[in-house]
Amino acid sequence: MARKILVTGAAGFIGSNFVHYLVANTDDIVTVIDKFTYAGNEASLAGLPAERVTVVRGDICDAALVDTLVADADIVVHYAAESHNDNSLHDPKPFLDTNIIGTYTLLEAVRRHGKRYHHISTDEVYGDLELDDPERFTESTPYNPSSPYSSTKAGSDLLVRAWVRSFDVQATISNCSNNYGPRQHVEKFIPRQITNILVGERPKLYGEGLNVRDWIHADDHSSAVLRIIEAGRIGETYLIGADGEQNNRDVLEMILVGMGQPADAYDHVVDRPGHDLRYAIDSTKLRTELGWQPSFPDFAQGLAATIDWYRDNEAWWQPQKAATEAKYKEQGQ
Ligand code: NAD
Ligand code: TDX
Repeated sequence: MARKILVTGAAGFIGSNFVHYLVANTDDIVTVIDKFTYAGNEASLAGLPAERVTVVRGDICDAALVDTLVADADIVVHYAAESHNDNSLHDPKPFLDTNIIGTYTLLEAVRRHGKRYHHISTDEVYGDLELDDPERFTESTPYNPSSPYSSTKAGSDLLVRAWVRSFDVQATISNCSNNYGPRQHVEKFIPRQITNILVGERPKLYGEGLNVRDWIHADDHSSAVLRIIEAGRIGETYLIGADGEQNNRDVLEMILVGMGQPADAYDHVVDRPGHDLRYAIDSTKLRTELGWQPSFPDFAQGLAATIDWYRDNEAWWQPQKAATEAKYKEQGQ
């Protein structure tokens, strides 16, 4: 019989890509719960078959609603979050509500109903690395988050570990590196720069742009999560990454040149306070234990396809663009 999967936050970037991935690659029946914050977009779930995907508008902090939806599911995959570091530096409270209380609410429901739970998290819980550090993050790297965003994600991971140990909740955790691909909000680095060029604004680089991010295509994140749901060991954490380290300046220059602009046609703007220097994932455990491999190992190719997606889907991002840039402008970024 088809599995029933409850996916939280699937009107956002990575959750919507996961639901598209499930519809294309499994016969699972999906229910989405999403609060449709500024980051949720109905258009990201448009065109999915109604007999496979039901969308419920609601808050993961609403215990009664969450209880009903969890009772009806076989598996819960938890993507919903306040996800943007810059927002967390200006107004941390929603991050505490959704990332901590929201996760707690889901954990209590899966505990009551004895359901399988997979928790989506980030490599940012580990803090940052020096540029020349030969080590990368592994499952045993100590937690050392820097921002209100990453500290609430770290807190949510620790809640999951405690609910596994104290209450035998059947959970797994994954910590993934920076995702790119279709349907990412224009507040984030890569879509912001692509859409700036498309509307005739100059791209904006924080500081000197030497900070390194470890890029992975959203579809590779989805295939890894599916593999962990199907074969991961309960109570375990798996790091997800595709060996995609790039510094921000190089990525920006690739975008500019790929879109026919001079490589230096961008502005340096004020740096992010507490800006993490480098993230890098060692995904050996996922690859050797569960046999996972990325399907998009070539970042330049994936980036070119992402540029094409934003060029072809202006109706998706245009409504968010002006307000997002106005907010950045107020902050000098
Ligand atoms: P996003 O901001 O694009 O989407 C978040 C979604 O959650 C939105 O649709 C929003 O409406 C919804 N949401 C927010 N608060 C809610 C609430 N209280 N109740 C219900 N829904 C709510 O985020 P994203 O980039 O897709 O990230 C998804 C998950 O993946 C997050 O948990 C994030 O920490 C994690 N993650 C992201 C990255 C990345 O590179 N973006 C990397 C690793 C892990
Ligand atoms: O305009 C910009 N200019 C710039 O130089 C923006 C928006 C960002 N940056 C820099 C900051 C970071 O070094 O680009 C890098 C990437 O920035 P973001 O897209 O904001 O991502 P990051 O802060 O690295 O966090 C992302 O990856 C981990 C996601 O937003 C998180 O949800 C995820 O956990």
